[in-house]
Amino acid sequence: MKRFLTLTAFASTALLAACGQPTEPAPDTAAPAEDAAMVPMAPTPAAQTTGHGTGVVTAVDPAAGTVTLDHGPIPEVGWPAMTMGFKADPALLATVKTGDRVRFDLVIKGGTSEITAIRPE
Ligand SMILES: [Cu+2]
Repeated sequence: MKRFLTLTAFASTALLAACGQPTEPAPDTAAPAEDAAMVPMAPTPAAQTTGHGTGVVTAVDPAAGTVTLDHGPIPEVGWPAMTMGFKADPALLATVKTGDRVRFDLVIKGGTSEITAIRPE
């Protein structure tokens, strides 16, 4: 008799537990896609602002502190290969001339790209 009661109590507890399960709200699949589109785009993760590259000097003006490099990809800053101008300390530019293959370090600050080290390869 005691065993029967125990089993009954167990069954009743299980049944109550099952009945007591909160009903999961149905997922809101009707969320309009426009809402996602209206969320402002998150800024892309900041790429590094320093990098290292190789390239060829296509123009150099030590007096003005500018150098143009046909450089290879610089993954650190997310750049493909391109030809572009850089600022550089005039003293650095005294060591290179047009046509040199060079290795260089750069820093990007405020939209300006500056060569911080450059040497013929
Ligand atoms: Cu570039």
